Amino acid sequence: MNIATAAVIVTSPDRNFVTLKLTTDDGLVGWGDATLNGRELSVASYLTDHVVPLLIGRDAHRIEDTWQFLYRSAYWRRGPVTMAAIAAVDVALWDLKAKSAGMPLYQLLGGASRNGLMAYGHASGRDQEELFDSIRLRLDQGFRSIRVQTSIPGIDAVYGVRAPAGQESEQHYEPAQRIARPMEEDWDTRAYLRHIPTVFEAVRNEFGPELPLLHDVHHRLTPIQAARLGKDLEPYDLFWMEDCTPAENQDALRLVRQHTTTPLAIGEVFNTIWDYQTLIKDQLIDYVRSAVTHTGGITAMRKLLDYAAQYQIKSGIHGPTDISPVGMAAGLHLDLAIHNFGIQEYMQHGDVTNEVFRQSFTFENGYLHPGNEVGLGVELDEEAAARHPYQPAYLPYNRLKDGTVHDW
Ligand code: GCO
Ligand code: MG
Repeated sequence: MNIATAAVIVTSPDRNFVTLKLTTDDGLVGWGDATLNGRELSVASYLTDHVVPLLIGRDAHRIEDTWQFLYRSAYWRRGPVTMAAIAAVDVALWDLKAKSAGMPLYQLLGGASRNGLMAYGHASGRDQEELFDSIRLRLDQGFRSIRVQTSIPGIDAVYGVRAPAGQESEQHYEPAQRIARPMEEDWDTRAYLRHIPTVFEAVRNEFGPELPLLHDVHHRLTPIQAARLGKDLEPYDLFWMEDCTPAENQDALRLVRQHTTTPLAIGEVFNTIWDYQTLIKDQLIDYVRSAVTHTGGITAMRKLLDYAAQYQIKSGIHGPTDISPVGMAAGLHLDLAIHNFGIQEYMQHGDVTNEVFRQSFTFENGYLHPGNEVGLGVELDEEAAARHPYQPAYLPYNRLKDGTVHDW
Protein backbone atom coordinates (compact mmCIF):
# COMPACT_ATOMS: atom_id res chain seq x y z
CA MET A 1 0.00 0.00 0.00
CA ASN A 2 2.21 2.83 -1.29
CA ILE A 3 1.14 6.47 -1.48
CA ALA A 4 0.37 7.28 -5.13
CA THR A 5 -0.92 10.86 -4.89
CA ALA A 6 -1.23 13.53 -2.22
CA ALA A 7 -3.28 16.70 -2.63
CA VAL A 8 -4.27 19.62 -0.43
CA ILE A 9 -7.84 20.89 -0.66
CA VAL A 10 -8.70 24.31 0.74
CA THR A 11 -12.41 24.98 1.00
CA SER A 12 -14.59 27.51 2.81
CA PRO A 13 -18.14 26.19 3.28
CA ASP A 14 -19.15 27.95 6.53
CA ARG A 15 -15.47 28.74 7.23
CA ASN A 16 -12.03 27.76 5.91
CA PHE A 17 -10.77 24.18 6.11
CA VAL A 18 -7.52 22.62 4.88
CA THR A 19 -7.75 18.91 4.06
CA LEU A 20 -5.07 16.48 2.92
CA LYS A 21 -6.11 13.70 0.54
CA LEU A 22 -3.83 10.69 0.16
CA THR A 23 -4.49 7.96 -2.41
CA THR A 24 -2.68 4.64 -2.52
CA ASP A 25 -1.60 2.51 -5.46
CA ASP A 26 -4.34 0.03 -4.52
CA GLY A 27 -7.02 2.72 -4.79
CA LEU A 28 -7.74 3.67 -1.17
CA VAL A 29 -8.32 7.28 -0.11
CA GLY A 30 -7.31 8.69 3.29
CA TRP A 31 -8.20 12.10 4.72
CA GLY A 32 -6.41 14.37 7.18
CA ASP A 33 -7.36 17.75 8.67
CA ALA A 34 -4.73 20.54 8.62
CA THR A 35 -6.94 23.52 9.48
CA LEU A 36 -5.23 26.27 11.51
CA ASN A 37 -7.75 29.02 12.13
CA GLY A 38 -6.70 32.33 10.55
CA ARG A 39 -3.41 30.86 9.21
CA GLU A 40 -4.86 28.24 6.87
CA LEU A 41 -2.73 28.92 3.79
CA SER A 42 0.55 28.59 5.66
CA VAL A 43 -0.22 24.96 6.48
CA ALA A 44 -1.50 24.37 2.94
CA SER A 45 1.86 25.65 1.62
CA TYR A 46 3.88 23.64 4.18
CA LEU A 47 2.11 20.52 2.96
CA THR A 48 2.07 21.24 -0.77
CA ASP A 49 5.55 22.66 -1.07
CA HIS A 50 7.47 20.60 1.47
CA VAL A 51 5.61 17.44 2.51
CA VAL A 52 3.59 16.17 -0.47
CA PRO A 53 6.72 15.58 -2.62
CA LEU A 54 8.22 13.44 0.18
CA LEU A 55 5.15 11.25 0.53
CA ILE A 56 4.86 9.88 -2.99
CA GLY A 57 5.96 6.25 -3.11
CA ARG A 58 6.17 5.80 0.69
CA ASP A 59 4.64 2.73 2.33
CA ALA A 60 1.36 4.06 3.77
CA HIS A 61 1.44 1.42 6.52
CA ARG A 62 4.52 2.94 8.14
CA ILE A 63 2.75 5.52 10.29
CA GLU A 64 5.24 5.87 13.17
CA ASP A 65 8.17 5.97 10.78
CA THR A 66 6.52 8.66 8.63
CA TRP A 67 5.74 10.73 11.74
CA GLN A 68 9.35 10.56 12.95
CA PHE A 69 10.66 11.25 9.45
CA LEU A 70 8.53 14.39 8.99
CA TYR A 71 9.23 15.63 12.53
CA ARG A 72 12.99 15.06 12.57
CA SER A 73 13.89 15.67 8.94
CA ALA A 74 12.43 19.19 9.06
CA TYR A 75 15.14 20.04 11.63
CA TRP A 76 12.91 22.91 12.90
CA ARG A 77 10.76 21.39 15.60
CA ARG A 78 7.25 21.90 16.94
CA GLY A 79 5.06 24.91 16.18
CA PRO A 80 1.43 24.98 15.06
CA VAL A 81 2.08 25.00 11.29
CA THR A 82 4.50 22.06 11.34
CA MET A 83 2.43 20.03 13.79
CA ALA A 84 -0.85 20.62 11.91
CA ALA A 85 0.84 19.46 8.70
CA ILE A 86 2.23 16.34 10.39
CA ALA A 87 -1.18 15.72 11.99
CA ALA A 88 -2.88 15.78 8.59
CA VAL A 89 -0.49 13.16 7.20
CA ASP A 90 -0.77 11.03 10.33
CA VAL A 91 -4.58 11.05 10.41
CA ALA A 92 -4.79 10.31 6.67
CA LEU A 93 -2.46 7.33 7.18
CA TRP A 94 -4.58 6.00 10.08
CA ASP A 95 -7.67 6.42 7.88
CA LEU A 96 -5.94 4.38 5.15
CA LYS A 97 -4.75 1.68 7.55
CA ALA A 98 -8.22 1.28 9.01
CA LYS A 99 -9.76 1.17 5.55
CA SER A 100 -7.28 -1.46 4.42
CA ALA A 101 -8.10 -3.47 7.57
CA GLY A 102 -11.84 -3.03 6.88
CA MET A 103 -12.44 -1.62 10.36
CA PRO A 104 -13.50 1.63 11.99
CA LEU A 105 -10.35 3.35 13.22
CA TYR A 106 -11.14 2.95 16.94
CA GLN A 107 -10.80 -0.82 16.53
CA LEU A 108 -7.15 -0.42 15.51
CA LEU A 109 -6.58 1.78 18.56
CA GLY A 110 -7.64 -1.02 20.89
CA GLY A 111 -11.42 -1.06 20.46
CA ALA A 112 -14.17 0.76 22.35
CA SER A 113 -13.63 1.49 26.04
CA ARG A 114 -17.13 2.93 26.42
CA ASN A 115 -20.48 3.11 24.63
CA GLY A 116 -20.50 6.81 23.87
CA LEU A 117 -18.65 10.05 24.50
CA MET A 118 -20.12 12.67 26.81
CA ALA A 119 -20.10 15.94 24.87
CA TYR A 120 -20.45 19.50 26.05
CA GLY A 121 -22.27 22.17 24.08
CA HIS A 122 -21.77 25.93 24.01
CA ALA A 123 -24.27 28.30 25.62
CA SER A 124 -23.89 32.05 25.69
CA GLY A 125 -25.91 35.21 26.11
CA ARG A 126 -25.60 38.96 26.23
CA ASP A 127 -27.76 38.94 29.35
CA GLN A 128 -29.19 36.41 31.77
CA GLU A 129 -32.39 35.78 29.83
CA GLU A 130 -30.51 35.11 26.61
CA LEU A 131 -28.04 32.85 28.44
CA PHE A 132 -30.80 30.80 30.08
CA ASP A 133 -32.55 30.42 26.68
CA SER A 134 -29.28 29.30 25.17
CA ILE A 135 -28.74 26.70 27.93
CA ARG A 136 -32.30 25.43 27.44
CA LEU A 137 -31.71 25.12 23.68
CA ARG A 138 -28.62 22.96 24.28
CA LEU A 139 -30.50 20.83 26.82
CA ASP A 140 -33.29 20.35 24.25
CA GLN A 141 -30.67 19.26 21.72
CA GLY A 142 -29.62 16.55 24.14
CA PHE A 143 -26.50 18.07 25.69
CA ARG A 144 -25.95 17.04 29.30
CA SER A 145 -22.91 19.28 29.90
CA ILE A 146 -22.78 22.97 29.05
CA ARG A 147 -20.07 25.58 28.59
CA VAL A 148 -21.28 28.97 29.83
CA GLN A 149 -19.98 32.28 28.40
CA THR A 150 -21.60 35.70 28.80
CA SER A 151 -21.21 39.36 28.05
CA ILE A 152 -19.61 41.42 30.79
CA PRO A 153 -21.09 44.81 31.75
CA GLY A 154 -18.56 47.45 30.65
CA ILE A 155 -16.98 45.34 27.89
CA ASP A 156 -18.32 45.69 24.34
CA ALA A 157 -17.39 42.37 22.75
CA VAL A 158 -16.43 39.29 24.73
CA TYR A 159 -15.02 35.93 23.62
CA GLY A 160 -17.54 33.15 23.23
CA VAL A 161 -20.74 35.18 23.03
CA ARG A 162 -22.73 34.64 19.88
CA ALA A 163 -23.72 37.52 17.61
CA PRO A 164 -27.11 39.21 18.07
CA ALA A 165 -30.04 37.43 16.41
CA GLY A 166 -30.09 38.09 12.68
CA GLN A 167 -26.31 38.52 12.36
CA GLU A 168 -25.48 34.86 12.79
CA SER A 169 -25.56 31.97 10.36
CA GLU A 170 -25.92 29.35 13.12
CA GLN A 171 -27.37 29.29 16.59
CA HIS A 172 -23.80 29.16 17.81
CA TYR A 173 -20.78 31.35 17.96
CA GLU A 174 -18.01 31.38 15.32
CA PRO A 175 -14.93 33.35 16.35
CA ALA A 176 -13.17 33.90 13.00
CA GLN A 177 -14.63 36.60 10.78
CA ARG A 178 -14.33 36.71 7.01
CA ILE A 179 -12.54 40.06 7.00
CA ALA A 180 -9.17 41.34 5.82
CA ARG A 181 -7.91 42.42 9.27
CA PRO A 182 -8.50 41.08 12.78
CA MET A 183 -11.40 42.74 14.53
CA GLU A 184 -10.49 44.69 17.67
CA GLU A 185 -12.26 43.74 20.90
CA ASP A 186 -11.92 45.27 24.36
CA TRP A 187 -11.06 43.72 27.71
CA ASP A 188 -11.32 44.65 31.39
CA THR A 189 -10.11 42.02 33.85
CA ARG A 190 -11.62 43.62 36.96
CA ALA A 191 -15.08 43.81 35.38
CA TYR A 192 -14.79 40.19 34.28
CA LEU A 193 -13.67 38.88 37.69
CA ARG A 194 -16.56 40.70 39.39
CA HIS A 195 -19.23 39.49 37.00
CA ILE A 196 -18.51 35.82 36.23
CA PRO A 197 -19.21 34.38 39.72
CA THR A 198 -22.64 36.09 39.72
CA VAL A 199 -23.43 34.43 36.39
CA PHE A 200 -22.60 30.95 37.70
CA GLU A 201 -24.60 31.58 40.85
CA ALA A 202 -27.63 32.47 38.74
CA VAL A 203 -27.14 29.45 36.45
CA ARG A 204 -26.86 27.05 39.42
CA ASN A 205 -29.98 28.55 41.01
CA GLU A 206 -31.94 28.09 37.79
CA PHE A 207 -30.63 24.72 36.56
CA GLY A 208 -29.74 22.95 39.82
CA PRO A 209 -26.62 21.24 41.15
CA GLU A 210 -26.40 18.26 38.77
CA LEU A 211 -25.68 19.86 35.38
CA PRO A 212 -21.92 19.82 34.58
CA LEU A 213 -20.91 23.43 33.77
CA LEU A 214 -17.71 24.56 32.06
CA HIS A 215 -16.17 27.96 31.46
CA ASP A 216 -13.42 29.17 29.07
CA VAL A 217 -11.28 32.05 30.36
CA HIS A 218 -9.47 32.09 27.00
CA HIS A 219 -5.94 32.88 28.28
CA ARG A 220 -6.78 36.31 29.75
CA LEU A 221 -5.66 36.22 33.37
CA THR A 222 -2.44 36.35 35.33
CA PRO A 223 -1.82 33.40 37.67
CA ILE A 224 -3.00 35.24 40.78
CA GLN A 225 -6.15 36.49 39.01
CA ALA A 226 -6.84 32.96 37.79
CA ALA A 227 -6.36 31.64 41.32
CA ARG A 228 -8.95 34.12 42.58
CA LEU A 229 -11.46 33.21 39.89
CA GLY A 230 -11.02 29.49 40.54
CA LYS A 231 -11.65 30.11 44.23
CA ASP A 232 -14.68 32.34 43.60
CA LEU A 233 -16.19 29.67 41.34
CA GLU A 234 -15.74 26.79 43.80
CA PRO A 235 -19.28 27.09 45.23
CA TYR A 236 -20.70 26.48 41.72
CA ASP A 237 -18.83 23.19 41.23
CA LEU A 238 -17.46 23.66 37.71
CA PHE A 239 -16.51 20.63 35.60
CA TRP A 240 -13.54 22.73 34.51
CA MET A 241 -12.11 26.21 34.15
CA GLU A 242 -10.34 26.36 30.79
CA ASP A 243 -7.17 28.20 29.67
CA CYS A 244 -7.14 30.41 32.76
CA THR A 245 -3.67 31.79 31.92
CA PRO A 246 -1.62 31.86 28.72
CA ALA A 247 0.15 28.69 29.79
CA GLU A 248 3.38 28.94 27.83
CA ASN A 249 4.73 29.43 31.32
CA GLN A 250 3.78 26.03 32.68
CA ASP A 251 5.09 26.86 36.16
CA ALA A 252 2.48 29.63 36.49
CA LEU A 253 -0.14 26.94 36.99
CA ARG A 254 1.48 25.96 40.28
CA LEU A 255 0.22 29.17 41.82
CA VAL A 256 -3.32 28.67 40.49
CA ARG A 257 -3.32 25.09 41.74
CA GLN A 258 -2.22 26.06 45.26
CA HIS A 259 -5.27 28.23 45.70
CA THR A 260 -8.20 26.42 44.14
CA THR A 261 -9.85 23.02 43.75
CA THR A 262 -11.69 24.11 40.59
CA PRO A 263 -10.51 21.59 37.95
CA LEU A 264 -8.25 23.04 35.27
CA ALA A 265 -8.21 22.33 31.52
CA ILE A 266 -5.44 23.58 29.27
CA GLY A 267 -3.83 23.10 25.90
CA GLU A 268 -5.87 23.96 22.80
CA VAL A 269 -3.01 26.17 21.54
CA PHE A 270 -0.29 23.62 22.41
CA ASN A 271 1.05 21.26 19.80
CA THR A 272 3.39 18.71 21.37
CA ILE A 273 3.72 16.51 24.43
CA TRP A 274 6.64 18.70 25.56
CA ASP A 275 4.31 21.67 26.01
CA TYR A 276 2.62 19.60 28.73
CA GLN A 277 5.69 18.14 30.39
CA THR A 278 5.55 20.13 33.65
CA LEU A 279 1.78 20.48 33.62
CA ILE A 280 1.31 16.71 33.61
CA LYS A 281 4.32 15.53 35.65
CA ASP A 282 3.56 18.00 38.44
CA GLN A 283 -0.20 17.40 38.17
CA LEU A 284 -1.02 21.05 37.57
CA ILE A 285 -4.00 20.34 35.30
CA ASP A 286 -6.92 17.92 35.15
CA TYR A 287 -7.78 17.86 31.43
CA VAL A 288 -5.71 17.92 28.24
CA ARG A 289 -7.38 20.23 25.70
CA SER A 290 -5.28 19.50 22.61
CA ALA A 291 -6.85 18.77 19.24
CA VAL A 292 -5.66 15.84 17.13
CA THR A 293 -5.40 18.35 14.26
CA HIS A 294 -2.99 20.67 16.08
CA THR A 295 -0.94 18.20 18.07
CA GLY A 296 0.64 15.92 15.50
CA GLY A 297 -2.26 13.56 14.85
CA ILE A 298 -3.42 10.32 16.43
CA THR A 299 0.13 9.00 16.91
CA ALA A 300 1.24 11.97 19.03
CA MET A 301 -2.07 12.44 20.87
CA ARG A 302 -2.14 8.81 21.91
CA LYS A 303 1.29 9.18 23.52
CA LEU A 304 0.27 12.45 25.18
CA LEU A 305 -2.92 11.00 26.63
CA ASP A 306 -1.17 7.81 27.78
CA TYR A 307 1.37 10.01 29.59
CA ALA A 308 -1.49 12.00 31.16
CA ALA A 309 -3.21 8.76 32.24
CA GLN A 310 -0.37 7.96 34.66
CA TYR A 311 -1.44 11.01 36.65
CA GLN A 312 -5.22 10.51 36.37
CA ILE A 313 -5.37 13.45 33.97
CA LYS A 314 -8.11 13.02 31.38
CA SER A 315 -8.87 14.04 27.82
CA GLY A 316 -10.98 17.04 26.89
CA ILE A 317 -10.24 17.13 23.18
CA HIS A 318 -10.72 20.49 21.47
CA GLY A 319 -13.77 20.42 19.20
CA PRO A 320 -14.57 23.91 17.92
CA THR A 321 -15.92 24.51 14.42
CA ASP A 322 -12.40 25.32 13.23
CA ILE A 323 -11.52 21.62 13.51
CA SER A 324 -12.98 20.05 10.36
CA PRO A 325 -15.25 17.00 10.55
CA VAL A 326 -12.15 14.95 9.59
CA GLY A 327 -10.27 16.23 12.66
CA MET A 328 -13.38 15.86 14.79
CA ALA A 329 -13.81 12.22 13.76
CA ALA A 330 -10.13 11.50 14.49
CA GLY A 331 -10.67 12.82 18.03
CA LEU A 332 -13.80 10.71 18.49
CA HIS A 333 -12.08 7.45 17.51
CA LEU A 334 -9.30 8.21 19.97
CA ASP A 335 -11.78 9.22 22.70
CA LEU A 336 -13.62 5.94 22.33
CA ALA A 337 -10.47 3.84 22.57
CA ILE A 338 -8.50 5.44 25.41
CA HIS A 339 -9.19 4.66 29.06
CA ASN A 340 -8.73 8.21 30.38
CA PHE A 341 -11.49 9.88 28.37
CA GLY A 342 -12.92 12.95 30.14
CA ILE A 343 -15.31 14.87 27.92
CA GLN A 344 -15.50 15.97 24.26
CA GLU A 345 -16.27 19.50 23.08
CA TYR A 346 -18.93 19.54 20.35
CA MET A 347 -19.60 22.90 18.78
CA GLN A 348 -21.50 21.48 15.75
CA HIS A 349 -20.70 22.40 12.16
CA GLY A 350 -23.21 24.19 9.94
CA ASP A 351 -25.22 22.61 7.11
CA VAL A 352 -22.93 23.80 4.32
CA THR A 353 -19.88 22.22 6.02
CA ASN A 354 -21.83 19.01 6.49
CA GLU A 355 -22.59 18.92 2.75
CA VAL A 356 -18.88 19.13 1.95
CA PHE A 357 -17.81 16.57 4.58
CA ARG A 358 -20.03 13.46 4.59
CA GLN A 359 -19.86 12.12 8.14
CA SER A 360 -20.98 9.06 10.00
CA PHE A 361 -20.44 10.16 13.57
CA THR A 362 -23.59 10.50 15.64
CA PHE A 363 -24.84 12.61 18.55
CA GLU A 364 -27.65 11.11 20.62
CA ASN A 365 -28.83 11.89 24.15
CA GLY A 366 -25.71 13.92 24.88
CA TYR A 367 -23.29 11.27 23.63
CA LEU A 368 -21.14 11.31 20.51
CA HIS A 369 -20.02 8.12 18.71
CA PRO A 370 -17.62 7.93 15.74
CA GLY A 371 -19.82 5.39 13.92
CA ASN A 372 -18.88 2.05 12.42
CA GLU A 373 -17.89 2.84 8.85
CA VAL A 374 -14.41 1.71 7.91
CA GLY A 375 -11.66 4.25 8.54
CA LEU A 376 -12.52 7.63 10.02
CA GLY A 377 -16.04 7.58 8.59
CA VAL A 378 -15.71 11.00 6.96
CA GLU A 379 -15.40 11.58 3.20
CA LEU A 380 -14.88 14.95 1.55
CA ASP A 381 -17.04 15.70 -1.51
CA GLU A 382 -14.55 17.43 -3.80
CA GLU A 383 -17.18 18.90 -6.12
CA ALA A 384 -19.02 20.44 -3.17
CA ALA A 385 -15.71 21.69 -1.74
CA ALA A 386 -14.84 23.39 -5.03
CA ARG A 387 -18.03 25.45 -4.82
CA HIS A 388 -16.63 27.21 -1.71
CA PRO A 389 -13.25 28.81 -2.43
CA TYR A 390 -10.95 30.10 0.33
CA GLN A 391 -11.89 33.41 1.92
CA PRO A 392 -9.45 35.34 4.11
CA ALA A 393 -10.57 35.26 7.74
CA TYR A 394 -9.09 36.37 11.06
CA LEU A 395 -9.70 35.77 14.73
CA PRO A 396 -10.25 38.97 16.75
CA TYR A 397 -7.70 40.44 19.15
CA ASN A 398 -7.99 42.46 22.37
CA ARG A 399 -6.98 45.90 23.60
CA LEU A 400 -7.30 47.28 27.11
CA LYS A 401 -8.94 50.67 27.69
CA ASP A 402 -5.56 52.44 27.44
CA GLY A 403 -4.84 50.82 24.08
CA THR A 404 -2.47 48.06 25.24
CA VAL A 405 -2.79 44.80 23.27
CA HIS A 406 -4.04 42.02 25.57
CA ASP A 407 -4.33 38.24 25.17
CA TRP A 408 -7.45 37.22 23.26
C1 GCO B 1 -12.76 26.49 22.43
C2 GCO B 1 -11.85 27.50 21.84
C3 GCO B 1 -12.24 28.07 20.52
C4 GCO B 1 -11.10 28.94 20.01
C5 GCO B 1 -10.93 28.74 18.56
C6 GCO B 1 -9.80 29.54 17.97
O1 GCO B 1 -12.64 26.30 23.63
O2 GCO B 1 -13.51 25.90 21.70
O3 GCO B 1 -11.40 28.42 22.78
O4 GCO B 1 -13.46 28.72 20.52
O5 GCO B 1 -11.29 30.27 20.29
O6 GCO B 1 -10.73 27.37 18.33
O7 GCO B 1 -9.54 29.13 16.68
MG1 MG C 1 -11.05 27.20 24.54
